[in-house]
Amino acid sequence: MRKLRIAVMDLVANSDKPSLWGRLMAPNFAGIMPQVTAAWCEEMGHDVTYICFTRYKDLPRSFDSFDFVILGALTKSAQLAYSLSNIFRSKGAVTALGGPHARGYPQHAAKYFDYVFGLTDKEVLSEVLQDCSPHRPEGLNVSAKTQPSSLPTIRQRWKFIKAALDKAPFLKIIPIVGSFGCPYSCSFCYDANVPFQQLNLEEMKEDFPFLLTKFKRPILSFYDPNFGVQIDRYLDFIEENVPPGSIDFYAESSLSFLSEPRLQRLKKCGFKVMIPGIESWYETGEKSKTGKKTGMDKVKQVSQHINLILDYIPYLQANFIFPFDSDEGEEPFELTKRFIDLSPGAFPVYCLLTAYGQSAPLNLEYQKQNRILHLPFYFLDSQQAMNVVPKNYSWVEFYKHYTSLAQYSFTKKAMMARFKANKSTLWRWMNVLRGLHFSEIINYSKEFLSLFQSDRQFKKFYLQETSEVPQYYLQWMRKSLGPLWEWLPKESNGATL
Ligand code: B12
Ligand code: SF4
Repeated sequence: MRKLRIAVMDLVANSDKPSLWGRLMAPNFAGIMPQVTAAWCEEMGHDVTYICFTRYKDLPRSFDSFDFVILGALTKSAQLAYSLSNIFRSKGAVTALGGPHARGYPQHAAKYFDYVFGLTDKEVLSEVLQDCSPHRPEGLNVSAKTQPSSLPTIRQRWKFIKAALDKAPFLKIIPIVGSFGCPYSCSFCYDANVPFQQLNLEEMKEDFPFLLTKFKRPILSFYDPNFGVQIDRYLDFIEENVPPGSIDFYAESSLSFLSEPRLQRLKKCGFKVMIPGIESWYETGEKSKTGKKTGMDKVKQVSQHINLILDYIPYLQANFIFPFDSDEGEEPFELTKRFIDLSPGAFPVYCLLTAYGQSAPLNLEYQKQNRILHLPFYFLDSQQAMNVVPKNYSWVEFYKHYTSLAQYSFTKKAMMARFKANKSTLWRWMNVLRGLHFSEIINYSKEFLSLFQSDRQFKKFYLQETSEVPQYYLQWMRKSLGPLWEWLPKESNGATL
């Protein structure tokens, strides 16, 4: 195979104007697959430049030094990815896209890239690199049959991990993954139909001593969609291979797996952050271990469980989604306020119901029901804007409840209660910093309410009377993309389903 000059870019940010939170934390949000892809390309003998993109100054000095450019992007970075692909193609490179956007919108992305990766393993990547030719106007959608059976270790990815973390001013978090998919099948989730698959943990064994030569106290974050599924296997493995207290771990897990005996072990193993998805007070009872309990009964049980977790794990982020089709009236929001009162130590994260193309079964239902808005991808990050028409709320009603909940959760009183409920200094201040960031998000919903009243085009768009994207969004995106706006293929300004 000919030796290629390859750039692998992880588009962590989507503009040149990151918030304070973004400036401090963005390199810690790097994906694992761009680093894996870079390591695989290098193993195949190519020249690789890896870029963790958090600001425009990260862009390569000259765009014509690459034969092949692979971009990794969430949907919020899709327009940036399309613009960059356009530039690189104009300089003679072949381009490819991988990551959540490619999984959600493979046909749309194929208009702007020569290859679009679905599930990706070394074999699929190798076939693409051997072909490495332009596919235009329609790119090729390529996918492995299953998730990969093995990934490069941290040692093998180290050069790329380091490049990302060198940009992080204080916390330096290293991504790791030991399983794919999930045995649950929450219909809103990207992993609902991906079979659960374990990786061989033995391959990680050498990583722990290696990391201890790089950091005094390394931080490993598990990117498994649901770490809890194989929690006992992980705990056995960590107990056997990691000297107690030498490495900090973060993970995302359903509540159902977090029993007290496991929490005791998690604490001993060095787990510092746990991210359970509570999602709704009326649904997903199985994964919260609340069975058929709903409403206030579920709030009480979940709060007790969350407080128990906080006795063992210093930082807990509780994820919610609004509005599910089962939500009605002010009750779901009021119940969440009670949760805030009962579990002051938890950091709540509210996600707006968002359909990311074809990536989750529920999205297809919304499409059938004609409930998807053509919002530009740029705004689809579950927080800036919402592209699903709520079932039981008018837009104004929904945003009023949502704003009221968000404000309640980040009042000085709530932030002070959170500060006091957390015992560690680092996590106390982390909550303050994140709380300030969330104030920006509250502003988005206030702005929504004001524009809905004052801007006719905006209102008509949300009422599905027009599919023309409101100027407000186009101007915002134009400002954020700066000079790259000129390279954005104009027909890709708005989103498709
Ligand atoms: C771990 C995780 C994170 C991590 C790491 C994010 C990252 N940069 O990858 C953290 C906690 C930082 C995070 C943050 C966010 N996340 Co997140 N996250 C996940 C999670 C739980 C697992 C993703 C993962 O890494 N899996 C392990 C990898 C190896 O497997 P995989 O994702 O299936 O990927 C396969 C293929 O897609 C492909 N592939 C993936 N990436 C790439 C890249 C290249 C170059 C190639 C070639 C191939 C390739 O190869 C893999 C193997 O087959 C998913 C949900 C889920 N259940 O999967 C959400 C998910 C990816 N997150 C999501 C979102 C919205 C966010 C946030 C915007 C939330 C927010 N509002 O803050 C932020 C944005 C972070 C940022 N970049 O600024 C959405 C993305 C939807 C979309 N289409 O954009 C998801 C799908 C959840 C959802 N709501 O449905 N997240
Ligand atoms: S439990 Fe979590 S990872 Fe599993 S399907 Fe539900 S939302 Fe997805």
